[in-house]
Amino acid sequence: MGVADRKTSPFEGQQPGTSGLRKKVTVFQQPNYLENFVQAIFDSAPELKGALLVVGGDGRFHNEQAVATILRMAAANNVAKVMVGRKGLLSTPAVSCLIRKYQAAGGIVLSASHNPGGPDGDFGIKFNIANGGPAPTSVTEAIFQRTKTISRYRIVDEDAPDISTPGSYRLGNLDIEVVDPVADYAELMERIFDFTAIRALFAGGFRMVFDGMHAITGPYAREILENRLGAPAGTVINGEPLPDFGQGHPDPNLVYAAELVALMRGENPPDLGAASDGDGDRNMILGPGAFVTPSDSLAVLAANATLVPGYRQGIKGIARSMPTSGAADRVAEHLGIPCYETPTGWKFFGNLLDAGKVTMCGEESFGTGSDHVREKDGVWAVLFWLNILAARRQPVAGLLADHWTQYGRNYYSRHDYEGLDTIAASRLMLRLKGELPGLPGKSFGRRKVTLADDFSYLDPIDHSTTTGQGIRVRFDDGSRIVFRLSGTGTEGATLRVYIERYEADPDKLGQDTQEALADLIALADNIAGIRSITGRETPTVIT
Ligand code: VG1
Ligand code: CO
Repeated sequence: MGVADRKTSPFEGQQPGTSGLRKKVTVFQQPNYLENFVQAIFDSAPELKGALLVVGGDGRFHNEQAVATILRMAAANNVAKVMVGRKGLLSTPAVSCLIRKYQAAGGIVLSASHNPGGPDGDFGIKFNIANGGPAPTSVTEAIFQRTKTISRYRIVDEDAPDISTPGSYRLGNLDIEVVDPVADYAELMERIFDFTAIRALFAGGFRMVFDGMHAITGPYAREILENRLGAPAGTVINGEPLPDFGQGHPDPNLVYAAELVALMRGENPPDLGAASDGDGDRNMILGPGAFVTPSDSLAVLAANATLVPGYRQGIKGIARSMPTSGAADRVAEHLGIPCYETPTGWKFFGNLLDAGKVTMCGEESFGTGSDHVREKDGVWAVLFWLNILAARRQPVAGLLADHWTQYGRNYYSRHDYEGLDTIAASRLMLRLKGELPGLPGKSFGRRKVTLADDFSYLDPIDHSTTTGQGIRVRFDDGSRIVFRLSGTGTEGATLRVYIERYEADPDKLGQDTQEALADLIALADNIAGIRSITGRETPTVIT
């Protein structure tokens, strides 16, 4: 077998964003584009030599070709063994589970998560380290620097084997183990949750709909919910992973999971509605007449964690990304445990989880997870909700109402302005940064600004500092507006505006979110000049 040392030259812009390198499929299809990035990973992670590497993706268009290339490059770069999901399929949390379970030196995830797929859609690649989590900035930065100077990559001449059937294969000196994508993950879920109680819940007539959005979680949800937990066939809809996600946008929110939302708002809705995203790390939870914001979901799961066997001993701490609402902080305070505030992106939770400082983490972007893996985990979150509902025998809306009565309610919404002109978007942020020094003490109506800054994070474990993580404007009544630009998009810029207000008055807990936040929403525009600078009257997506 021949190993070729092929000549190449750098591509511009191979800088990983919030979660790996994401570009249009057509960009990834350029000769050497993927190869350069993969070689940069091997060059920056020497621990992969002679070790186990886990590889898998969400099944989007270009997944199989990319997996074949990675196998050939792993063989040429002296990786000892690659564990890969059948047909190259693995959800992001399943990759994390396999890395940890089989003590791999790392993993490569092929996904652009919630971004659309297909020949005109997006593709992505992300490197995970030995703890199972996304590589920290120090590693992604080293990979990026390497992409700027790369001049050759290593690949074997031979074709990669057909990986459509589980089993052991060989490519040169590389062992390849093709695994069932679901088995190890499902086994982990069985160890965490009370499957007997959830089975009894379904046996009693509890109805749920899980929308796989034609992305990776369909097979996971079918196996776990329908086969192992006895939910009736048909509980999982859109359960077949498709390369273009059925032309959908696999983002589980109120706008893109329209079919599920209609079911939940229709006649005789099921007791629980849930959806996950392209790569299976996000989740959305709905009840009849109830939408659980991801920030509230984290708080509810933390408050009820001891009902779940895997967390019966209690949780050590909670971490949430900065733009995520303070609902979880109130639970942490009540439990007498710490609550950490990190920048956006799951990679910032890894150190806290590894150090045993926190058990649960969450992001407002439909991401919830715990120390069971090192990624956010969509199916896990759904099972957590099922376990709580099985224990409490209460409807979702009732559970939420009880939570707010005890802790107060953090009214919360995110307004996204997608596909903005990049220059206009950076002008808006620059202008806002310029305004920061003058904001504290300034009054807007009945509110006074108490803090205005550009969030920076000092990691308490490795003491690294990450700056420029979003503009925060906080007011004297505890309400808050946050502005930041997305780091996962592939077209133009996306401005995210996060709006939050705390309400403790028991008579005011049932308001419509947008109405409850109306004056702050207007204030956000007033402070940032969104309409005048971007020319947009309304957000593209409101969650
Ligand atoms: C978004 C979310 C962030 C999440 C990231 C990756 O990033 O806001 O909370 O961690 O996506 O999620 P950004 O930079 O676009 O705001 V996923 O499911 O795309 O891996
Ligand atoms: Co995702």
